[in-house]
Amino acid sequence: MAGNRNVNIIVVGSGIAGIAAAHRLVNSGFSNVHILEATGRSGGRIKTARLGDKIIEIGANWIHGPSEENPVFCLARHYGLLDPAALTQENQAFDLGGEAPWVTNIFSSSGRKLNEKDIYPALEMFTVLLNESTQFQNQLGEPYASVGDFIRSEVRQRCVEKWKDIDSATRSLQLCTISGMLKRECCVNGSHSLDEVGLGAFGQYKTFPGLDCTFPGGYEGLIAHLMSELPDDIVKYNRPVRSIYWSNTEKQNSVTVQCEDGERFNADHVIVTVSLGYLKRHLSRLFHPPLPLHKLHSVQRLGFGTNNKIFAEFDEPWWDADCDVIQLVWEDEDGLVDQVPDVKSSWIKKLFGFTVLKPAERYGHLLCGWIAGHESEYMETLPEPEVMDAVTKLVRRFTGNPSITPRRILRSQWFHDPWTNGSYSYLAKGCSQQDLENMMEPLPPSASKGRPLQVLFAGEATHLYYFSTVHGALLSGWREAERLISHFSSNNSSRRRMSKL
Ligand code: 6YU
Repeated sequence: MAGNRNVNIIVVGSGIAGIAAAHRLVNSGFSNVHILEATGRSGGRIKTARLGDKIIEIGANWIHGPSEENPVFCLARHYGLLDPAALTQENQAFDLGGEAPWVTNIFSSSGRKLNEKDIYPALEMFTVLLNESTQFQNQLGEPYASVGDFIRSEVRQRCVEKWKDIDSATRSLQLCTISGMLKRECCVNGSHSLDEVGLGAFGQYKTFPGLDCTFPGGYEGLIAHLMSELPDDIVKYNRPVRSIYWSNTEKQNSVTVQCEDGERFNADHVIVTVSLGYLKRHLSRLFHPPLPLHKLHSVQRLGFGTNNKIFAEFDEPWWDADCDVIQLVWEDEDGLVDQVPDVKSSWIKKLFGFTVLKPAERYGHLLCGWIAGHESEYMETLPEPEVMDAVTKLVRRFTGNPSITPRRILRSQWFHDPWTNGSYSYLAKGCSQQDLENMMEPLPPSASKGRPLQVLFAGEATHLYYFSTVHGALLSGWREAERLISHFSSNNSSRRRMSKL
């Protein structure tokens, strides 16, 4: 690689994808690698914070599928960042396709604590339908317009036969429970509604075995370890990139990157890792000339939505000691709804429930509420006391206990983060694997074979199977670094072959 030492590579964005790309390049002998980062920190959507003395995650929470194939798990294990329980073979072998065996406490809007068996018919039907939603991938055409449309239509049809012996109040409770599960799925997908999630490509997302685990010292530990293996000055912070000038003609092969303050950098290669949300919002001024149409349409077609957290700390738990998840069932929602009728007055109804931060010795009595969609985006605009008030009323109503008050709360605001513009990507209606392939295609496009690679694309929304995750983002960074490494090694070996002639 010695001949390529001076190849000048700029990575835009110091999230996990950008860091992974730079890490692989530097370790492969490229020494002229720089990262331009808009903010004053590395990590992007990996963001650890504190609530009092408790470590909390504002962004990514879990290693999804912590097992040998998952590079985030392997790195976290290598750096000693995980609890012993997460390292066991038993934990790694656990395979439920991304569904964890969580102990759930269920509360209803009339202040009743329900048993799991009260809502079992709904849980069973929803699980079956969610699984069936992933089976349309290689079929000709899609029988329904979206995942939401499929689930709603099938529930309405199947409940007639399956629940024919159930009384009307119990049946209504099942339908209300399914509304809650639709809202939960909006959080998983990062979409406003499941009506926006494409059915044909729903099976595109793949999982690893392993029971999801967290970083006891914070996800940012992974970032810190990777950064410590890079040159100190590799990241130029507070350098938002405004425009990238590439060339569609034979005349010029280098790329110019212009920052918001006007500063310009020339590079042989640029790896862009900004979020899909940022790309969507700033597409027209980011690339000169504009992206080829097929790539531009994929940026527009793919979904990028909001999923936020509201952490709430309590003096005493109002959930069981073994509880992992608190599920809320609104008893006026038998219409299979995943959106609220009036965002301003009832946004809090979109919050499907809470996860319990464990173990209690580490976190005390700390919950993380989950809320997706436009309701979540509206929540971000409210003053914190107003969010606190809404959470307090919600908890009092569902527990029937008028004196419960959170000690404090803290919420994420990903939609209004100007460098992310939302949480993560999903395959929206009309999307297919081709859109993800278009996302990762370098510039100039593959049609211009033989032309040097100018702009490469990494980031979670460019991974074919693991989009929306940290491991997808990490793998995409490595993939683009490898693209450059193999580009140079094939050029070097053809040069070596030429010199032997
Ligand atoms: C995971 C999890 N997790 C919760 C929440 C969020 C996300 N994810 P980055 O944005 O990080 O980096 C880009 C950088 O570029 C950044 O630093 C910017 O400042 C910078 N930048 C932008 N513009 C710039 C400019 N102009 N110039 C210079 N710099 C610029 N993933 O594995 N486990 O538990 C969660 C969760 C609230 C917000 C998550 C989770 C997603 C990851 O956080 C995310 O993918 C990566 O961090 C992205 O890294 P990156 O480098 O690409 O971008 C069927 C089906 C369903 C499919 N979905 C399944 C669900 C899986 C997702 N689950 C998520 C759940 C949670 C809770």
